[in-house]
Amino acid sequence: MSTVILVLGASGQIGTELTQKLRKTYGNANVIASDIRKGSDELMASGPFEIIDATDKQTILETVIKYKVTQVYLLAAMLSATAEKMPQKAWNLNMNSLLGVLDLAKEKHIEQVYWPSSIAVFGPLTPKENTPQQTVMQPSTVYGISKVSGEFWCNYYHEKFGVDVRSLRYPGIISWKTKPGGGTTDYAVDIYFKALEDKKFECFLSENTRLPMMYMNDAVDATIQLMQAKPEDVKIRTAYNLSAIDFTPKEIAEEIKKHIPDFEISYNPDFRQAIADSWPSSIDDSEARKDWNWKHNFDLKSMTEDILNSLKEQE
Ligand code: AKB
Repeated sequence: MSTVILVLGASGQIGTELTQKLRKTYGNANVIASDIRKGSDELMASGPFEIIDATDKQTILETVIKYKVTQVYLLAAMLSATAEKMPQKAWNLNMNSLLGVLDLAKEKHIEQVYWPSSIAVFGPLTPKENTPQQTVMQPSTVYGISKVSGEFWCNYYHEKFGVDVRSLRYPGIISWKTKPGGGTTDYAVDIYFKALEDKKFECFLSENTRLPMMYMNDAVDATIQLMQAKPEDVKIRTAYNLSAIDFTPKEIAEEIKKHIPDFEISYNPDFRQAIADSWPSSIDDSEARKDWNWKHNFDLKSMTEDILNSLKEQE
């Protein structure tokens, strides 16, 4: 049977680029994009698109039957900063969407599920540097609570019902095609746009706040690689630590200055500083590297070159 994929949350930051890569890999007609709102023109034009609320299990089931879907990538979520402002709404979206999709897999409507976790599962008591796979997980954010609970649900459905669900703890994902919304790591996307537009940027985190990050190209590759791994190689069914680079606002600004010498950064930390302070500064992802050969390609230098060149070409 051929692979047919439904992406829930396809119009978002990761969804937009992941859907396009999945369409290249599996064929446009075999990847159904869906979101509660329309996506980019490219996303809408390159294959099937359905308006779906990710918490609406019945509509997801009807779509699965209509297109003979075999895999669901559930990317719809409320991120850390927005979730602090709307805790109930965040819990409803982040949890009920997952439980609905896990049930569809348990009921054998679909064969495989991808659901992203995050470094937000960690908290202030977690070792900050080179954070191990197995460690203290006591998050202090609503988003983190939903992600840690989601990880345990994934593992439970795998152990109890044999559901083939796979997950990654994404670090901050940096992209230029679609901006993220409502995250604590979003500054590392906005900084590139502001550097080109205004040559200055006010950062909502302090200059030495080090966080784990990854270029979108690497995040998309890791996701598809994990989903294509042999089931016996996927040994962790909560979520894998995943890592590429880590840097501070000061360090990314210095890298940008190599291309835009008169670029200036200033710092005005807000409520997101406390969220960032509760997260690790670097991640040990050796289990992912060992189990399914994960390798990242982009460092801060090559990512910065790629983003600035791509944005300049777009102008
Ligand atoms: C956020 O900042 O909320 C996300 C994440 C680290 O999961 N980018």
